Amino acid sequence: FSGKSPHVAVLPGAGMGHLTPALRLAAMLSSRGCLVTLIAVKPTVSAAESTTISNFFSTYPHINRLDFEILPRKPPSSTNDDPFFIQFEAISRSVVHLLKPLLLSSSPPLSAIFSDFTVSMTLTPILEELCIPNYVLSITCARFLSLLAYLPHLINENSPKFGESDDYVHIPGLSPLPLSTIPPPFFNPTLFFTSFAISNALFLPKAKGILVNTFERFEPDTLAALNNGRVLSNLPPVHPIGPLEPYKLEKGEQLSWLDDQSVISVVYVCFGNRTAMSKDQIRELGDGLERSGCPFLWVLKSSKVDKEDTEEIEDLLGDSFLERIKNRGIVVKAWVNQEQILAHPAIGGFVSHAGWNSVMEAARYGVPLLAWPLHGDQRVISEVVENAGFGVWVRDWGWGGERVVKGEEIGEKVKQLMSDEKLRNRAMEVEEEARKACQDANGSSEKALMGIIETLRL
Ligand code: BUP
Repeated sequence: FSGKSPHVAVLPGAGMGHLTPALRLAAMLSSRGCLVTLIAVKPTVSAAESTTISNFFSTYPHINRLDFEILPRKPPSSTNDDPFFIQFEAISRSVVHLLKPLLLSSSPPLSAIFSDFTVSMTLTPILEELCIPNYVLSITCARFLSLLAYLPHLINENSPKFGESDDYVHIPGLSPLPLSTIPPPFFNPTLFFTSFAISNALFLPKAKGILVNTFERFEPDTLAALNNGRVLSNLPPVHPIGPLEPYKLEKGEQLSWLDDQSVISVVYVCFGNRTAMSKDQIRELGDGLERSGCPFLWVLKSSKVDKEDTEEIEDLLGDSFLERIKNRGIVVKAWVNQEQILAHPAIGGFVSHAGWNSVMEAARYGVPLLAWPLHGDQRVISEVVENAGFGVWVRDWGWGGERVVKGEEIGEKVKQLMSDEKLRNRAMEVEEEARKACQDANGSSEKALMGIIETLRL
């Protein structure tokens, strides 16, 4: 490490949706002249996370690895039974007990930390003591970030409005959020998900800045509202730095199949790394894809944590289905390189759970979305996608689990997605806007990131 470059540490949260943007940021900081230490949380919840971390360090040997063995996770309880949230709690608790000596021993001393939102509550007091600035990396859109930041004000005894007297949630400076888009757990402050979000949100004003994987042209009004104090007067600057650059990885196996398909003909189907559909819904989705008549590449998951995902494709979908679709579609039950798939010219549409990383990856490559939000921030994100004209969303498909959406309906929507010229043209514009945001020197996202790095050099 040379004396002049700022030394920064990156601390990711749990799950691929948190890890991926943190790794991308680490690689971007490194290629822009920072000395980077990646804090590698051990053990991880999913196999995908541990494999990705190992591959990342082999590809970027100059990024320093700081192993962070966390305290044992708590067993599932009535207020928290999600393996990823259980990990959030364990990481947060471990930060209090174990991280300070590791940070103190960093050499050269740290100029800043870029940390996941989920450690704000426990990391902030330590960093204040050590006088290290903290930049929070938001893994969701600016609109949901606003909701998170404002959540402590919504859920308090003096605001009977939240979820009771109106069909909308009102956040200053934003267009009203329909109640139906708010994650249902937010109406119950005793749940871990909600109390943990509130506790961390209370520390956002103490951050030096908040980095968001979005770009000016995608969420202009929300970014303006956040940055001119309308959402909350005490928030630090919010820096849109997306779409984050993909980091280097090996070429995935599915690409050779895609190479044989016509341009923009294939629909890509993936619901992220922590969303599993019911078996009935999986069968209907298969039926829908078959009915759509479009070639498809479907990443299938039947349980939340990949290590527990042991069901065979044949058992989930049946041999006859696989036989019928064999010249037209492929179903994969393994980790794919989604970024490379979305970048492939054969991909013409994306049926997605509307996880924010997936949306920004699709924006980067101009692939329009059929959003099927299933939990968490995904409905607010679907609204953002729809308002940007970048995708469609069938509201009554539900949060998942309430009803099984029939293959006929799915097939129709997929056909519409793949044949909608207006949507495709708008997706190409979004791709161009995303490209401009990331352009050297003049791009809004590039300028925002370089501005932060320059501050750290002082
Ligand atoms: Br599955 C899968 N390959 O096979 P989101 C996912 N990804 O590269 P999340 C792969 O994981 P929630 C696979 O490209 C994206 O970067 C994908 O993040 C990558 O959704 C990431 O889209 C998934 O934010 O769900 O985290 O799965 O919305 O609950 O955060």
